[in-house]
Amino acid sequence: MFVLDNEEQAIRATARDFADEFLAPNALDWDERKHFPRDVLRKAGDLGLGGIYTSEEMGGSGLRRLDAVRIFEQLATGCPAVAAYISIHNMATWMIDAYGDAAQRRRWLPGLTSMESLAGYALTEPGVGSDAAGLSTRAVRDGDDYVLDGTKQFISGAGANDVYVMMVRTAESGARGISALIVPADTPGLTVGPNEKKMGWNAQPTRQVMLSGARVPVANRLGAEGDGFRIAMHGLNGGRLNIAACSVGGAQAALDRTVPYLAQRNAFGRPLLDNQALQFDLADMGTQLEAARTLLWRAAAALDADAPDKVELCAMAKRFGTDAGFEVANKALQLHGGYGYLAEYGIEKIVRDLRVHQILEGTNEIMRVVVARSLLQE
Ligand code: FAD
Ligand code: 2MC
Repeated sequence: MFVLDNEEQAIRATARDFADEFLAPNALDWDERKHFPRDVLRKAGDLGLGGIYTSEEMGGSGLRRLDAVRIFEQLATGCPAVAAYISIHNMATWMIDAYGDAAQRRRWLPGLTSMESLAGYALTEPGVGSDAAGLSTRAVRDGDDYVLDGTKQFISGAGANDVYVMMVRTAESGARGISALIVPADTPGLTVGPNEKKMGWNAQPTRQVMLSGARVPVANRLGAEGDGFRIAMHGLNGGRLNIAACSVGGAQAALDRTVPYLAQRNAFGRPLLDNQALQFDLADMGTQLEAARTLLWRAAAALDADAPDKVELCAMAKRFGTDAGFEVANKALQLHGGYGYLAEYGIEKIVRDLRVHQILEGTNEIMRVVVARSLLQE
């Protein structure tokens, strides 16, 4: 697992080439203009990046989670924000593949795996984020439809997504009263709010999704009534790994730029790199990222194997990888001195993008809740 064979190297190289050619050269411009690059996402779809771990019969690439984390690390070296959007799209697409019936899979997956259409994931609400089982968006059955009323908060890609995998309340009974629905974005009664002004992740929109009497066929439900929370959580296990992989990739790109910077920048009559204190910083940054990467691969292998400890391993890898990624990127900024703070050098953008990975897909405090619960059970 720790030594990549030829095929694994080729997969990783393909993702890196895509990041180098299509993401890295545009990342600063997209960030500044808050531009969501739909055309580039379409190219990602052509490469099989729309359904990395979705089945091949539906147009997906049929790869493992282990391949996915390596792919997302490489994509994020070009732009963490776009890589992270592709990761959310993959999570929602996989949920339709894994939990959808034949008709749902046939209807939605070919467009999603090619990224001709885009999928979002809608769990959070204005009143509940971490305590997701407390969500209150209502889906009331009326004949062959559910009628939806409520608001989803912080929805990535909203306004551009064609479809949402949305968690809604179909009964009062806590987590077991939640169902997952495939909600087309053009459903009458579904509207989106303004694009939120954010610290980072500017190359993808974040908006509220409002539902007012929105009718969605019962045939769009994933799994049985009441299965929605578990479906949502299963999706997030892999999502958490992918987000952490995006942190590792973004931070690795910042570190890779820091070494040559310290070599060419002089202070006190010699290159900065000659200071052993700064070499030690670089050594710690490299070690942090390698440890994060190793834990990610271990957790991804556990998810692939459906191992009994997969949930806590995914939580550990998310917490550790996103903290390590942010700390390393922030250190890279520090080592660039004042230039690290300038947009033109690209480091501050990585820091801004990686900050939110400690918050979303389950905050790092919630990751500790998940890990602690598993320790206390043992
Ligand atoms: P809260 O739950 O209110 O938490 C506030 C603070 O309290 C946090 O520090 C939290 O860790 C801490 N806390 C809460 N409970 C505990 C506890 N039991 N023990 C210790 N500490 C605790 N959601 C989606 O569904 N889909 C998306 O596409 C999506 N995209 C996002 C994009 C962005 C840019 C952002 C910022 C958020 C996105 N989210 C999305 C929402 C994200 O998942 C939530 O913001 C996150 O889960 C935290 O929820 P909250 O913001 O309501 O914080
Ligand atoms: N994998 C599989 N199943 C899980 C699971 C996981 N990671 N987490 C919980 N479950 C199951 C659990 O086993 C239980 O199943 P059952 O009913 O069969 O017993 C059920 O789900 C309910 O779980 P809990 O009893 O643990 O529920 P509780 O409400 O106590 O807490 C908690 C769950 C805090 C772990 C969950 O609410 C959580 O993960 N919160 C964070 C929310 C979050 O991650 N939001 C991210 C939004 S998406 C995003 O940010 C994007 C950018 C896309």
